[in-house]
Amino acid sequence: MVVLSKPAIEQISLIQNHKPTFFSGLPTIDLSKPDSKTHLVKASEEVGFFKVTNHGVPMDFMERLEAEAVKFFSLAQPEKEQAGPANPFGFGNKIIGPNGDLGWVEYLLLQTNAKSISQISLAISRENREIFCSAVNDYISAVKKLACEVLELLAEGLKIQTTNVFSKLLMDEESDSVFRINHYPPCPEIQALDCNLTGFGEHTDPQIISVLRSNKTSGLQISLPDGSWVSVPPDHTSFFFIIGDSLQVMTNGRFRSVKHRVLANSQKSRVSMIYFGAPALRERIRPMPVLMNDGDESLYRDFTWSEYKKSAYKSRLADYRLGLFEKR
Ligand code: GA4
Repeated sequence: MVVLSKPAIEQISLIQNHKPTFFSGLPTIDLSKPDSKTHLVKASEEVGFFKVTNHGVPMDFMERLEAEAVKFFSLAQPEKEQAGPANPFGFGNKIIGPNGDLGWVEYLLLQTNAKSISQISLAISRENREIFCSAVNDYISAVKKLACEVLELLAEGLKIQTTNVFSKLLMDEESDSVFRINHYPPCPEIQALDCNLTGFGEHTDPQIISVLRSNKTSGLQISLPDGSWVSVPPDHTSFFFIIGDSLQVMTNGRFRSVKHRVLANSQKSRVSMIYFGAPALRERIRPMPVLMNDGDESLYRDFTWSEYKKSAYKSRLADYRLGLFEKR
């Protein structure tokens, strides 16, 4: 058996500490407003990221899952490791993906169907496991529904007549969506340094759309089109949406798959939960014909989600994964 030694803090990349700039222009979309679809499209084109309010997900679902996550991450290391390794699903600690990426984070990576959630190996009593699984399932169902609503509004905003074009991909029984709960423990050692510590390194999400909710601790940053990094003020009552690579391709580059990263905090722990909405493995990812005008050509060669996912898992976190699929 190969025993891998645990990554130490010294192995995790530091990020130059320019004064964090809060994102003053963060697109915030109130779903109860009739013109929300226009704002959703604009934000997806210009930033690839937006915050959603009046989303209809009960606060209780978010709080229950956060409390369960805090309980899980406060278990002793060997108990948490019983749910590992994270490849393909389960508990992970500092190691992100299969290609040597490291971050100041521990996490649970889960499939989104109730059956596989009930099968994760947790070192907790049967009763507590039921409470944990029901919090995860309730949360995923509510957030998946919200993701589908937002995708429908985006399709309407893009003037696509056919209903459910994007949301049917997430609703497919074979959808390959995943869910992760990240815990970024506080890291007091970095206070003495004039640097930030990488919690989760910069990357784009390969899927269609990601829906993130965090506690009140900051850390998330996104990259603006001019290449600058801005911090996203935390809001535990709202959801943050991240456009993924697949939606960039389906809109032939009109929507922007946004680069984002998380910095560790020296004093407070950050807990985030992210639903990554993905199609079924067999699904072809290509620009939607209705979005193409006469003479428009696809910027990408045809591929299936299965091909893209395989290629993504061979890449490093910060790689520009779509590059391999662009027509030159
Ligand atoms: C980024 C988005 C999701 O968190 C994730 C990540 C996955 C992993 O953590 O195992 C990847 C990363 C993510 C993209 C490139 C590959 C795969 C780590 C990595 C280096 C679960 C996903 O689907 O892709």
